[in-house]
Amino acid sequence: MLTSIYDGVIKGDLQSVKEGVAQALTAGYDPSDILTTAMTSAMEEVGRRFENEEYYIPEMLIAARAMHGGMEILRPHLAKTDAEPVGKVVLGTVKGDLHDIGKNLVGMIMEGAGFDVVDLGVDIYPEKFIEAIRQHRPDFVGLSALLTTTMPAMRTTIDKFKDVGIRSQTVVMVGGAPINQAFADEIGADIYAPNAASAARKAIEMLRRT
Ligand code: B1M
Repeated sequence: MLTSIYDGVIKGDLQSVKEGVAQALTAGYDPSDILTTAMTSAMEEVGRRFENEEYYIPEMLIAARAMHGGMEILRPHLAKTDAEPVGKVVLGTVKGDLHDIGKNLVGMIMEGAGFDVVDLGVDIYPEKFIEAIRQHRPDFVGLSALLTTTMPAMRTTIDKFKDVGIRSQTVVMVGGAPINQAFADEIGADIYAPNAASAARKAIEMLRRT
């Protein structure tokens, strides 16, 4: 069953992914297993094919669409809590970057961990993050980047927080495939998380410390 979801994402077959996810949930598969074993691993394979020029942008796009369709069905199962939010996060993919699958996953897992998530979307300019911080007063801000060319936008965003005087009150978490701890340290981020599960865990640890 998980194999058919995996194949569906790779082929960009939205309908079969949606049906496969629904069937796997009914059959009792763990939602996190469906996500990691069948779906995110399929996106890795899509990336590999793109790198090897077996896939081009249209194939990546339809795979992403199929992934989104499956995630929408998984979302309520990953994020089920009626408890009071444990904290609030403002999340977005930085300026110039349109990748949102990883960022959405981070948001879903955070919701599941009890966070109130304000998702700003993709291609978010520093000014928009600043506006959202002022409006929502989150416990932390999460910046996502998937392109090496948009990594500098993370630095610019953090620098803009300094320019407008909100850096000291703003905890910044960064993540995304090209990001690592060394880069996070270099740009002065407070937290680096390599994946969605660690993002939620590190956010909770941070709240416990404050
Ligand atoms: Co893009 N793309 N893409 N793409 N794309 C990559 C990233 C790439 C590695 C593919 C490749 O060459 N192998 C490559 C980047 C190379 C580089 O920068 N060195 C690339 C490229 C080049 C491009 C374009 C420039 C292609 C072009 O136009 N020539 C273009 C750029 C557009 C833009 O952003 N301005 C582009 C476009 C696209 C699509 C629109 C077609 C589509 C995105 C659709 C969408 O997101 N709605 C797309 C896709 C799907 C990919 C790949 C195949 C898959 C990305 C993905 O969703 N992964 C990707 C190859 C790959 O990653 N293998 C690729 C699954 C996801 C679950 O993982 O996003 O890493 P990830 O998220 C993880 C962690 O990183 C982490 O947690 C997540 C879950 O565990 N994480 C955080 C992410 N954000 C976090 C934030 C946190 C903490 C953790 O705290 C706040």
